[in-house]
Formats: sequence, structure tokens, C-alpha cells
Amino acid sequence: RQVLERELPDEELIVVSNREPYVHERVDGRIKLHVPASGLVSALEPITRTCAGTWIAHGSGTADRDVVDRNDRIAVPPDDPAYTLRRVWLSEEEYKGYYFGFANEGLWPLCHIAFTRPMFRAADWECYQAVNRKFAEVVVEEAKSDRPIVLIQDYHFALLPRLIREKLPDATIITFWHIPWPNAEVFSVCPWREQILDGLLGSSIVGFHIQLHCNNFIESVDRFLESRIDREAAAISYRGSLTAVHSYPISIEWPEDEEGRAGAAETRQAVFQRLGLPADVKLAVGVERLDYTKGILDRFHALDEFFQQHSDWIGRLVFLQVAAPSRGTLPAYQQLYRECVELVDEINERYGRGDYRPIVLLDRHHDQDDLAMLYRAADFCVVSSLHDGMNLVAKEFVAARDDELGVLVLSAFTGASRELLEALVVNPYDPSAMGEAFYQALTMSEEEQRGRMQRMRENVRVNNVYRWAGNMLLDAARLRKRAALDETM
Ligand code: ADQ
Repeated sequence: RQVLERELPDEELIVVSNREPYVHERVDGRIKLHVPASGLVSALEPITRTCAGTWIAHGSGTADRDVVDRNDRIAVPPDDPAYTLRRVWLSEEEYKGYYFGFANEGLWPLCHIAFTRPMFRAADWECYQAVNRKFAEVVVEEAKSDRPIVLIQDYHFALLPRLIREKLPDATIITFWHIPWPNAEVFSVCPWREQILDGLLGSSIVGFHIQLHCNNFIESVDRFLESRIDREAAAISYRGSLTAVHSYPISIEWPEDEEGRAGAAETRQAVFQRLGLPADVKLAVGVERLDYTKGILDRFHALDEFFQQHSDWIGRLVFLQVAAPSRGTLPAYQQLYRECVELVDEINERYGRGDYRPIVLLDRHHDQDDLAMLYRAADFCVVSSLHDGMNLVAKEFVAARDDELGVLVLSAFTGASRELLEALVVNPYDPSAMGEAFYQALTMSEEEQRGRMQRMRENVRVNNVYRWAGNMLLDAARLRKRAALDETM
């Protein structure tokens, strides 16, 4: 933070995301403040505070309108105001077309290559364009100078950089794409591929988690737009301006040492009691939004294989799956939920004995402290995404393990697998190999667990979320210094 304060004195910072950092809900006639559990929010909040910036987001709470001023602004955090939250109101139809339709039924499956057919409807695209235009107007309205730093978050706003660039040519625009970018051949099925690329190239910098996604993006530009590409510098020259394409691996806030926090054994006991588990079973945990890209069914198939190969473990291993409901109005998510419940029932029937159920499915949202307790109580954690930009759960698990024990089983198709090399890296499409990784996790010596965990913890502690946001902003500061120098020459 000190580096940012030094490098970005008096700079104007505007953050744009779909989700807002504070939500106001009306509960029993009273207004309650809710802070969504989101990696994105915890990454960008401290920086927005430091720069006393403006955060523009879709107003989603039932009491959001009741607390803003005439200009839809509110100073936040409400009890110690440090920056401005500007809410943008979207109609139900706009939200349906832009968010559920184009973003989540089109771009989400397209970018994840998860064998779920992307749906592209002209009406959704209309909404997506209209909402991007609406946000662009608000950014211009909120900008106090003609060269703010604008941080745009995610696939909801592919057109926004260009729209802002047209109105604020000297702005420094950084767009971070939190999900994978597919190869050019896959990307080509999007009917509006040129417009999406043109929109993104309004940015000064486009950021992805890993180099592979940067390379795929550059290939897509090369194939579909008339541009000049400097591969060594990872820079694209297009319509008279330059866009750098860089990787910035996102991370989490490293937890502070809490005095008086329960030890690992105590935490385990509390969790086992809460779940009604006998003390001598081993516990595996999976935590995610209920999403078809996360490979939840695949890990259950792996568990099935594992019990077939190692039947002496029946009765001695419980798999706790925490799955927060997500995007539940979309058919693909409803179907996943049904399949998930059916498969859990089937496996529980096949291997259950007496009170013993091998899979416990908790399909609800948990707060971060609860999740940390589950991570600390588990013998191993499974992240089996079919494709994932980064995956923060893997890093949260590692950060929670201050006892330096526990094993991470991690899909090779997550960005996180490029950094957490000491995890047991698996192919989620190969259930028998994943089942063998479960066996390896269960039988790994404490000494080996400790060696692996120590190295992963050091990595996550150093490469935390402040580094992610800080590196982007430092690159922005460099670009601005260079531009200022060019002006004087
Ligand atoms: P997501 O697909 O949402 O993020 P992930 O990175 O795992 O995936 O982050 C999920 C977050 O939600 C974690 O902080 C986790 O603790 C929390 N969460 C999950 N289940 C929960 C539950 N039941 N209750 C409460 N909280 C829960 C997208 C991309 C990722 C990328 C992130 C950040 O898909 O690849 O890592 O953005 O860039």
C-alpha cells in the first residue's frame, strides 16, 4: 500500500464491476448492510480507499435506492467513509439479457470450454451493449479529470473500455478478465467476436491470470482484427493506440494471526461435532459455487472409483461438499443441481452403512469464518475445476492451514495449479487417476504434508491479493509516466 501511495499520489481511481462492495437489504422493515464475500471486493477495496476513489457497480440490494443521494451516490464504508460508491440501476429485462443472457449463457461457457454449449441471442447482445453504454456514461459522469485510472472488472464489460476511450482518450484503462480466454478457434464461434475484441482493445492494459490466456487473447486478435502485434513486448497496436497484455495472478488476503484462535485439533473437533461425524473418520472438503465448470460431479465419480479400488476406506472417509447456489434461474444450473443431488444419493446408497453417508452436501452460502474452519478441519481439499481462471478456494485452503498439514488435490486446468506446484495435480476428466490422488492424500505422511504445505503457504503469503492489484496499478503508473515524458519531448 505504501508503494501505491508513493507511486500514485493524487491520481483519480475509478473501479467498475458488476457486483457492488456494499449491499443494502431491507429486512423486517429495517435496512441492513451486507458485505458480499468476494475475492474481487477484498482485493480492490483497500486500494479504492487509499486513493479515495469511486466504485461504480450495479445496485442489487432491496434497499440500495433508499440510502443513496440524488446522484445515486453513497459514501462508504458507511461508518467510516473513505470513497464513493455510485450505483447503476438496471431494469429486470436489462439484467436478464446482459448478465444472465450474454455474460453467463454466452461468454461464461465460451471461455471455459466446459462442453456446455454457449447460447448467443441477438436480444441478449442488445442488452449487453446497452448496459455497457450505460456504465460508460456513468464513468464519464463520475470522472473528475480527463485522465483517471479506470479499473474494469470482468467479462460483463468487454465493450466498456472502447466506449470510455472514445470519451476520455487520455484515461488509463485497465481491464481484468477473471475467467480464462479460450483459443482463437473456440473464440471464433462468438457471433460478435470482432466487437468484443475491439471493445477490449480500448484498454491501456488487458490483464489475465496466466500467460496462456494472454497468448490465447493475442492469437484471437491476430486472427480477427487488422492489428500489429509485438509478441516480445506483449503489446497490440490497433486503431492508433497500444494495448499491453499482461498476466496478474489474483490471490487472497493473507489472514492475520488471531490471538486466542482455536487450535487445529479443537477446530476439527468442533466441526466434527457440528456435522455429527465420528472422530475416527477422515474428512475431505470441496467448496464452490454450484457451477458446472467446477467439476463437482467429476469429483463424486472419482470418489466412486476410489471406493471401488479401496473398499477398506468405506466407512472411514466422508466427503463434505459445500456448494453455494448460483445463477439458479439458468437451465444449465438447475440441471446441474438435479444431477448433483441424484449422484450424491446414488453414491450414498451404494456405500452408506447404518448412519454412515460418504457424501454430505451443504447447498448454501457460508461465511468466510465458517469456511476457514472447514478448511482447517479437513484432511484434504479437492478443487477439480474443468477449467478455472485462477480458483481462490485452493489458496484459501492453503492460507487456513496454519498447522501446516492437509493435502490439496488440484485440477491441472486451474490458474492456481501454475503456482501451487506442491499440490497433487490431477486431470478431472480422469476419475480413476483422481481417485488414486485421494488415496495418496489419505496415506501421505505428516512430514511430506508439512513440506508441501510450507512451500505453498509461503507462495500464497508473498503473492497475496495486494500484490495482484498493486502490480496492475504500478504498471498503470509507469504508462502514465511514460506518456507524460512523451508529451514533454
Ligand atoms: P469464482 O468462479 O467464483 O471466481 P473462486 O476463485 O473459487 O471462483 O472464488 C470463489 C469465492 O467464493 C471464494 O472466495 C470462496 O470462498 C467463495 N465461496 C465459494 N463457495 C462458497 C460458499 N458456499 N459460501 C460462501 N462463499 C463461498 C472467478 C473465476 C475464478 C477466479 C476468481 C477471481 O471463475 O477463476 O479465481 O473469479 O478472479
